Parts: sequence; structure tokens; C-alpha cells
Amino acid sequence: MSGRSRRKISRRELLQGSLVAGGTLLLGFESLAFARCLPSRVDPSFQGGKPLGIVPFSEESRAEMETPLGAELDGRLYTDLSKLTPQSAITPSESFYLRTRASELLEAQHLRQVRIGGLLAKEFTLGIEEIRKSAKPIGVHLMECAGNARSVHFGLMSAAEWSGVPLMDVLESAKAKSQGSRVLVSGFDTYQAKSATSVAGASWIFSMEELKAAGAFLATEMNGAPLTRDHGAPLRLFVPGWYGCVCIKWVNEISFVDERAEATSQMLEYAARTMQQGAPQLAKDYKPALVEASAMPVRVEKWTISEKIQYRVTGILWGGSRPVQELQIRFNPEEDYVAVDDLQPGGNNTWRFWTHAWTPAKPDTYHIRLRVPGAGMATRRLDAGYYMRSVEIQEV
Ligand SMILES: Nc1nc2c(c(=O)[nH]1)N[C@H]1C(S)=C(S)[C@@H](COP(=O)(O)O)O[C@H]1N2
Ligand SMILES: [Mo]
Repeated sequence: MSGRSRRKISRRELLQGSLVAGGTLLLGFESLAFARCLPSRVDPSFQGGKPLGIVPFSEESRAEMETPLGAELDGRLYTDLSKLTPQSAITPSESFYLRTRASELLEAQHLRQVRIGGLLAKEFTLGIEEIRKSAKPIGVHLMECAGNARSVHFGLMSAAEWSGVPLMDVLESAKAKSQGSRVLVSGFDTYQAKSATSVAGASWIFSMEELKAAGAFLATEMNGAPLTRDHGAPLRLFVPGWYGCVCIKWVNEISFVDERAEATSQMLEYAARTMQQGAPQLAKDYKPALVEASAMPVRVEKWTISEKIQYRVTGILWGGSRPVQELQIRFNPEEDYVAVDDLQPGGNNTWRFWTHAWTPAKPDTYHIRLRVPGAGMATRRLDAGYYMRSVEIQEV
């Protein structure tokens, strides 16, 4: 270990958020306590060690995190996943990612009720107040944008605690005509500005079976407070386990349609990202936009333990149709996958944490990938290297 890196790092430097040590740019811990709050059952040595900082991921742009950017269809906010710990596993509403911000043209009177129509004996409207009164706590669910990307540090993903009403309750009381086998959910999507990158008009068509199996709900609250304007107030759809593109915000219409219904512009736009075969013209030919089991590192921590440099990788595991039992990590193509040291137990409604102690053989650039071993579970994005993250290790 070089003398330079043994140099004492002041608390002030750590708090300032970035420093250079041993030639590596280290993003500082917000506090020392932060680094200690992950369980280390396998390697308790970290409890006695000293955290030096976080090695930033390389080959990722410097996106501005947790700040609302832009407006309307081009509005974004990226959640900073590098701060995640099991103690802060629910994203505060002001840090929850945004993909599309509320229209400048949206006013409260546009969304006082939801129209229930289409292939129905009789159309009717449901008042928002009525829906609000029957809302109940639903639990914690993660949402990921199908367009999540390394360039924004995968910040289009967050988890919150939701309240609302099961969509099936609303649909069953509506009694569709027999040919109304599918359901179109739409929101208020009239914007002042034309988007550079997105097609306006979010709506999605589901089969009744899909909505039932997923436990879809109309959300009224997020983290114990009414939805914010940008997150779809007063009412948004949430389909647990599916990509965010189906979770329609500012819901204003639910319509029964039949097997001949055409795919919406949103379905066509997201066809590739939700791993459809081509871009089917009919809604019935779309497969559920499920988030398959996925995992990635969120932070690589640098420590000194008994005078030695040691790294610890902390990451998340999410998605999948059932909970993953085992997770493996690999630091470069020429190395083998090995089981991660510690995988937090849990279900698949939200992210689970894992940690892995790491002693790189030599200073180098490492490309970290994860794998869910065993057959029987599709992990296409994970296996394609979509969530790979790289670090440049300068000191071992
Ligand atoms: N009405 C409407 N709903 C929408 C969208 C939209 O553009 N308009 N974007 C969708 C997409 S692509 C995602 S990923 C989620 C994001 O929800 P959030 O901004 O609350 O995180 O909302 C979905 N619901
Ligand atoms: Mo999205």
C-alpha cells in the first residue's frame, strides 16, 4: 500500500463528497456510519475496518441525479442508487424517478373522475373521491423504466410504498360485455411542447387475466401521501412486476376492448424495450411487459482493513416471476462466476441487497456482471450484459 493512500482522510473531505486518494477519484461516504450499515455475515472484518470512499463507476456519464430536469414529456429525475442501503430501501417521493413530468396544460378539473367505457352495457364515471375513500395500503413495490440505462446510472428505478384500490374491483363491478376481454387504460397526455424523443399519449391494453395475476391497482398514495403532480396525481395505474411504461399516470379513462384492438402508440414505442417480437399491430399479440430477474452493483467501496486495501461491492437484485435463490458475480470475462458473499433474503416485489468482499489481483479496469444460476428463469437483459458496470481499480 502506498504512503499516499494511508494519509488520513478528514471527516470534512468525506463529507464534501469527493476526494482523490491513491490516484483514484473517490466519492466520499456521506457519513462513516453509512458504510457500516450493511450486514456482513460472511466477512465481519469490515466492521473493524475503515471506509475510504466509493470508487465511481467508469464509462458512465455525469448525469445530474435526484434533481427534476426538463418539463412535460422530456422531464426526468434520476434516483441515485449509489446511496441505497437496506435501511433506506424505500425511495423518498422527492427522489423517486420521473419519466415524463405533468403537462403544463393539466388542471385539476381534468381529472375529477374516470370514465369507464367501451364494450360495456352502460358507460359510467367513477369519482376520484369515491376511489380515494376505498383506498387501502398495498405495500412496497419497485418500478423500473424499460428505458433505464447506464448513461443515467440506471437511475430510472425506485421503490415506494403504495396505497390504492385493486383494479379488478373496479372492473368486476363494471361487468364487461362478453367480447370486452381486454382493458385499455389511458391518462391525460396533452402537452404544450412537442417532445424531442417521446410519442405523446401513454395508454396500454391488458387482458383481464394479466391484470388479475399481477395484482394491478389504481394508486392514490405514495409513501403515505397523495400522489404528487409529476407522479400522476390524482390517480395512476400500477402493475406490480411490469415495467413502468404500463403504469399510466393521470388516469382518465378505462375502456373495455376486444381481441381486435390495435396496439397503442405507447405499446409500439416500447415494444423492443419490453422484449416483444417485433412491434405487433394488435394488442393481443403483446406479451406481459414483465421485468425479468436482474441484478447490478450500486457501489464499490474501498476500505482499509488491518492495513490492507479491501473492496466491497454492494448491489441490488430485483424483478423475476419468483424470488431468486442464488446470485453469482464475475469481475472479468477471464474469471469464473462465484456466489456473492451475502444475499439478503426476500421476495420479488422490491429490490434485495447483496454484498461481496473483493480483492482485485492487480490494478485494472474490471467489468462487473451478475448471473442467476440454474435453469428455469428468464434473465435476458441481465445475460446480455445490460446491467454491467465497470470500475477502474488503481490500488490493490
Ligand atoms: N400518462 C402517462 N403515464 C405514464 C407515462 C407518460 O408519458 N404519460 N410514462 C410512463 C413511463 S415510460 C414510466 S417509466 C412511468 C414513470 O412513472 P414515474 O415518472 O412516476 O416514475 O410512467 C408511465 N406512465
Ligand atoms: Mo418508462
